Amino acid sequence: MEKESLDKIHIKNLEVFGNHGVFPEENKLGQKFLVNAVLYTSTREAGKTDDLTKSIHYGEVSHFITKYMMEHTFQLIESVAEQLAEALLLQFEHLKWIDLEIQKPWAPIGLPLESVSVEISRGWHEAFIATGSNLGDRGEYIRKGIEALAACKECVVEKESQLIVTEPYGVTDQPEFLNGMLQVRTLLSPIELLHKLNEIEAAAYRERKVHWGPRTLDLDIIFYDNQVIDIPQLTVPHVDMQNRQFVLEPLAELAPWYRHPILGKTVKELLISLENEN
Ligand code: A4P
Ligand code: MG
Repeated sequence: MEKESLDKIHIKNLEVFGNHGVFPEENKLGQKFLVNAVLYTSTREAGKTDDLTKSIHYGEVSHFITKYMMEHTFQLIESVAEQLAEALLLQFEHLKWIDLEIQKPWAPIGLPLESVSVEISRGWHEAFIATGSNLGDRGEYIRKGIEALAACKECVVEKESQLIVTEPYGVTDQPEFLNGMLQVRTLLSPIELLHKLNEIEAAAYRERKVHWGPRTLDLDIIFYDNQVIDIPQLTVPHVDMQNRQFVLEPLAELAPWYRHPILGKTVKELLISLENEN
């Protein structure tokens, strides 16, 4: 979800005493930290119903931050911010995004600075992941792959399409495929997600011998929010998705209205164009 379209709850200058720092005396003696957080959520329903359970309890968040920072010790305030942001996003159901600033007003650098801080912005992303298999017990490989993804705490599998049997595309001299699509909510970056998927594929004993050839499990990132990514290891949206019925059909079951950020057409429109071509 775009953080710009959400409402904000601000927590300003929460004081926490903690032991984070690179110097041993910081870990021993501790010092005061100041925490600023912007919690992104939709307050509309809570605002209409006056029901706290529909929003985020800022008191609980403040206590969580305090406890977390007192119970853990990190060298870097970068780590405090990173780990705390993730813990908060996993803990609070309605929290979609967070801007988090960790300030160290008394950083011991021997110079009269007013304060030093790290500020990060983290949140949940939405990804669509294509699943495919054409070797062995195809359904079982895909099921195990979905289970492995669901077991990763930074990923929530929100929807699964039906699995369909498809003719091989590209290299046609190989067994039929079973294909499907997953809608996943994730805290992982695109590259981290790719590495996770590669790890899960490797666990399915996949052998990478023939390009476009038979495989026990193939997991491809189709969309990641509406981001466009073009780096050597990763192209998103998937570079050939618009030409693949076995991608568009299950995707149209989950998100027919989703708009391709480069082609400007919805998934449903891409599917209709492809069907008209053939
Ligand atoms: N990579 C780049 N972009 C992505 C992305 N969006 N998602 C890189 C995942 N990976 C991406 O892929 C090679 C490298 O692509 C990855 O290491 C990653 O860095 P691979 O899966 O290791 O190799 P591959 O699968 O042999 O090649 P490729 O090009 O990924 O093949 P495809 O495109 O996955 O096509 N016919 C039917 N009916 N159903 C199928 O599922 N699948 C294929 C494979 C061919 N024909 C098919 C099907
Ligand atoms: Mg692939």
